[in-house]
Amino acid sequence: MNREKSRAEFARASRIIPGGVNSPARAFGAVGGDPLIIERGDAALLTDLDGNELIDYVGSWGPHILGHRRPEVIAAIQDVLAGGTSFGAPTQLETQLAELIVDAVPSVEKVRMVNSGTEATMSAVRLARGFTGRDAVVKFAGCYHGHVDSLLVQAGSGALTHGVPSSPGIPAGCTSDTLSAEFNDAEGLAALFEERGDDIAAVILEPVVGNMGVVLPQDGFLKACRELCTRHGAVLIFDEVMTGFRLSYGGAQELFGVTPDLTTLGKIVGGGLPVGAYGGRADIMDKVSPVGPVYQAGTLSGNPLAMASGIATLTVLKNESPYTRLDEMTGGLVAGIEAAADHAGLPHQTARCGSMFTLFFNPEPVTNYGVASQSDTERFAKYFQGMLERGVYLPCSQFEANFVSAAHTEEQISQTVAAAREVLSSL
Ligand code: HOZ
Repeated sequence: MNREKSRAEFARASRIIPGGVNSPARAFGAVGGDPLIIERGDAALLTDLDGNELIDYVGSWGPHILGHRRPEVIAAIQDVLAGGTSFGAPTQLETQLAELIVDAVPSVEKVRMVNSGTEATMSAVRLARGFTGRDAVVKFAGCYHGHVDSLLVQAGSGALTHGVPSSPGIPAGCTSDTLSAEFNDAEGLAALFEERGDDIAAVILEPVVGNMGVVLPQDGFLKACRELCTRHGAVLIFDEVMTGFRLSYGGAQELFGVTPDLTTLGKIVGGGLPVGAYGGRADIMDKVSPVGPVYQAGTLSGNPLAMASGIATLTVLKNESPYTRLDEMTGGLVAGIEAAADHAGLPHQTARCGSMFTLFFNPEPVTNYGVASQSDTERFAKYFQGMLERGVYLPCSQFEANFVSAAHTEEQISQTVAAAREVLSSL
């Protein structure tokens, strides 16, 4: 595979952009080599600067559940673009997207638009603290909620990939009220509540984790989180930035039948443009400024182009409901990869929920951060490079989710399984 132009362009970027990337998750530090420079996307394919065509399982890290350049989404953006790009004043589009979200997501009675998942989680935590008058927040090791100061504690995603689960530059005071618990350990959470129940403003979690690789909640875990929060008067926040509109139209909360108090959204809700949102119970959301005293703002929040992209994406998802097909297609893909890993005799686990999955090079079922971080990352790096050479573009870390889109074809899935068979048998 020729990577000459990508290499030259990345060298140029590296001179003036830290690490050559605008988000560390894109860097190839954990797998070796340089990132490919992408020129265009088309349905489930990416094309890089050297003209290589790649089957894409990153999907811009989640937003592209409909694939790249879905015609309805592009047309909606172009249509709105003709009227201007930003007004700093309300538009009908904001209400339309808010209505779609409120109709879809069980916990959301009111919603506020922001520009990223990080902004959504940061704002939800502030709101939970303002609402309860308490300071402590519980997060789970390996969950990642964006680069929010108070939540960069035992964080997943790029922080785990690059070995910086907490970051310099965050004053101790910012994390002194962050309590870390083990995902899937309801007893541990109960013990934390016994000890600190009166201080805990919120419990925040990815209901299906995507940021230490995919890790599913064990039976009863989400329900236990719900019950403990209710009993102790804490706000339960589901971070559905990744799972919202991905696992089902109503997200993980609809799939698992557990309703949080607040939900954070991002990725799909912007259909590939920068959008985040947080919403939930009306009595909590009414504490947000200007109705209530909890301040949160943004010049470009509710941006018309981003709203149009989100509306078009959710409308297609609502009308076409691709979830059963995505589930079946991803199930087939994961079964094929699993059979290939079995045949190669490699210790492995696969974890999947709907159209997100991870192949862990790990002999143990991955239920939490401790187990996930024992995965064989060197073997993952070889797998990643072998797949890339065969035209399959995977997330460049063992600790990320792979995403299948409605634009993937059966033929592309078969090509991916064939590539996995070759690569895994060579490791
Ligand atoms: N939340 C994204 C996947 N873990 C990360 C994307 C990024 O940090 O660039």
